[in-house]
Amino acid sequence: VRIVMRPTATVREIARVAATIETMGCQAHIAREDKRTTIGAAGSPQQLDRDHLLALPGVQEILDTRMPFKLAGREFHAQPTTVRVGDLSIGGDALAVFAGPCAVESEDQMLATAQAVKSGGAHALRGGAFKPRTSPYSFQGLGREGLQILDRVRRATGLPVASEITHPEDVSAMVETVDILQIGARNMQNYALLQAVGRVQTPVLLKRGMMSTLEELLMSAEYILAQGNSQVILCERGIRTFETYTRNTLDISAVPLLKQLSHLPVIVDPSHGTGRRELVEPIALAAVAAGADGLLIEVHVDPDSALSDGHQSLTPARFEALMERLRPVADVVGRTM
Ligand SMILES: [Mn+2]
Repeated sequence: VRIVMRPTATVREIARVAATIETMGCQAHIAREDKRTTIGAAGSPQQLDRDHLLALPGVQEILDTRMPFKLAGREFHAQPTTVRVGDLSIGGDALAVFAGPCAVESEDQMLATAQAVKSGGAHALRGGAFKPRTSPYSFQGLGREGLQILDRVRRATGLPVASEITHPEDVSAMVETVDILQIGARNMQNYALLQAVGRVQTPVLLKRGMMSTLEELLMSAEYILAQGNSQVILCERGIRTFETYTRNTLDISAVPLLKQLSHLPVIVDPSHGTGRRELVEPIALAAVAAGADGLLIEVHVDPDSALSDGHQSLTPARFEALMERLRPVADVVGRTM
């Protein structure tokens, strides 16, 4: 719900309406567009006494807003959000490229990959310690030991680390050992997990569920934001369609759409989005051309012996070549690398 103030409304009148919204149990978000002020009411709009609000001085009308994602949406937050991780910012002019293996397999593998992707131009490292796999017999990750490896590798290389969290109980261990908490596609609607990562201030990388609409993705972001964590990065990673040549169908239109609907940074994962090594480069280029703020790319020092997702992982050499080819595309769309 949005309260539109008259152009002549005073600062005092605006403040009074905002305070009244708060006493009715909603959160007030004041926005100024052109010469008018509007006040968004987030929370439970059914709690609002509309007649009372309409009678307050300076109020012109009350609009029902279509977008159910009040905090993730652009409606009350026109300026883009920049997520900061140390020196790295995601959502600004510079592209942010996350690279690394699907899974943490050993300290040697992780350190070698981290050094290789760093020299190839990556800004952050990815690697899963907890791996939710389709089959219970597949490699499930090194767990807590994997987190310790990630912590040592980020200290050794200076690269910030993103890693998937699969259980609310792991939040405290993970905020000590990694820089970005990743919510995987399978957990996008695990609301207890979303709320748990919302209660800390560590940035969250939220992947789109493989059968989720963009509105559902934004509502999941809303769960995190509503708990107080404003540092959320959205990630398009492909959705399930009838096509079988690719692992998923990467929804390239999701990139400009999410940027229109939301102020949150949007990155693209062409590795899971296609599931095929040879498609990673062209789709990465397309994602940046479409306006993505960054990329999440699987890189393994020896993809053929990877314990997970080797078929879609690039070698460090191919990753470096991709970064070179990205440069002119980034340039054309006004992004720096
Ligand atoms: Mn993977």
